[in-house]
Amino acid sequence: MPAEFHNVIDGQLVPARGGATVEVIDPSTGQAITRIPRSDAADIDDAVKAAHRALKGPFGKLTATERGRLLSRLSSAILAHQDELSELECRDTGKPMVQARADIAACARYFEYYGGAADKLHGETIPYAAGTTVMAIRVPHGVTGHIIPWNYPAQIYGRSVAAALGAGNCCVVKPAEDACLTPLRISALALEVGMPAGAINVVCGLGSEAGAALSAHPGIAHISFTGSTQTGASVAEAAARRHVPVTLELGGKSPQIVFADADMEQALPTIVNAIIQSAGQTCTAGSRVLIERPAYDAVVQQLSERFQALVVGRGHDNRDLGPVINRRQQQKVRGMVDAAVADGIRIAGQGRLADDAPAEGCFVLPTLLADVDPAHAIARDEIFGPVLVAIPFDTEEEAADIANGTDYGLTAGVWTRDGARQFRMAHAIEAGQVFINNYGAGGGIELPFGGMKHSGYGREKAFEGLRGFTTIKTIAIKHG
Ligand code: TXE
Repeated sequence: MPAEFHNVIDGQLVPARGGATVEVIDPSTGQAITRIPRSDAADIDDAVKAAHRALKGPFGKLTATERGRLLSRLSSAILAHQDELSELECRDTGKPMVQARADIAACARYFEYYGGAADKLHGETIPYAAGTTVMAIRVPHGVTGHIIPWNYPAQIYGRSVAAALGAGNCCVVKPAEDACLTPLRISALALEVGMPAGAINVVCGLGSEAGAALSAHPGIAHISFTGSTQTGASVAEAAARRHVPVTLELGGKSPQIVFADADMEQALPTIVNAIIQSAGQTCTAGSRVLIERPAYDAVVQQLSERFQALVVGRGHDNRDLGPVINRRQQQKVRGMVDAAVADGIRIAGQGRLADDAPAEGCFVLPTLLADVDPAHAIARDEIFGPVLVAIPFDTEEEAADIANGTDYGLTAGVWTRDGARQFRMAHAIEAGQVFINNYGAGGGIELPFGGMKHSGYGREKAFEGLRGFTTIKTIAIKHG
């Protein structure tokens, strides 16, 4: 591991102008592993200017096909460096190595997908007045800002940067101070495969400094933000002052709805996996399980056995789950569980810590809470940890009401063999994605993704993600 990582600005690896750095902690051990720049408004300004030069210069002059080929080359380079990148992701986030490898593969897949899609982004012609031809063409926004969180640094970088470049934008990325090593390294790899200087800039630093400077920069034409609902609102507010469009991908409290006729062999392992992936720090984590009354006791019992079998440990040891990102998050999650227990909520099952788990690791035991009142805070607020709450229901209508009874609306899972009910539930649930008898947990690069209500707006992933990084220009030519 290098002693220090640098920003990527204008094709160069550079420290913050002011020379300040931030320590990077491995959450599996609590030990510092390297340092990253603590950048400020001056560094962001350098990056935005470099991106504008690239847009007017070498990157802007590429055809869509050439852009696509560049993205495909970067995809191959990411896969060729999968070992190195997975190691960085595992140490930086604490997630088990097997998940880190899957995340790097997903990042490569975003560049592959948007590389192939870049030259298929057609506009349209519109019948209009006699002797006039009207075209609505898709044009890039210009220089786009990307504020990304720490839970999936490589994946979320791939998701928004590949789409933005594919559509012809140049990017300034502000990754999270808690995990930003893979975005830095992949952006350096991009230069090696021929990405023009300034097309991708990555500026590390604190949200309140570098992040706020990016959201308020007059040279940014669009912002893609993934993170907390609260910070999302402040980013959107700063952007609104300059009338800049924003895509917000925020939190969730996604329900898994289990009817008594469900195939439990399929449902239960998927439900457990959907709450332990990345130690529950996934915006689409299935954090509430709603169970039809006749099956309730048996399902809680089986989930409880599965929770008790879970082992938490260092990312490198590939246990069922790793630590949460930092001490603050560990205390937040433990505090929410303690508060629920103090209110009389029952712990129905809990995993255990591996014997060799380092004492200083930010570990949280996966926990199943049962018989939870859907109105209780633990059933309404995002926990962002490996905590699942079980809630009984009696009717389809009640299940939909409980599912829709939080401020969020990101993803939902429904488990039933009844075909008509599958459709009724899919339509009744307020969420950007509804999975029936499976749960994508946000996976599926080809599927449009984004939230309703406080989970955000705008769509990423899929072809929709590419369109989101363009705006429409209408050209009407009167030729008689
Ligand atoms: O998020 P923030 P935090 C949720 C989750 C978690 C909570 C807090 O519930 O417990 O948020 O995490 C940058 N202007 N999610 O504090 O603040 C910041 O540097 C501009 C859900 O880490 O939203 C980072 O790059 N940018 C979520 C990014 O915003 C600012 C993933 C996210 O940080 C900024 C992460 C500012 N004023 C947390 N302040 C999901 N939907 O997956 C911070 N940032």
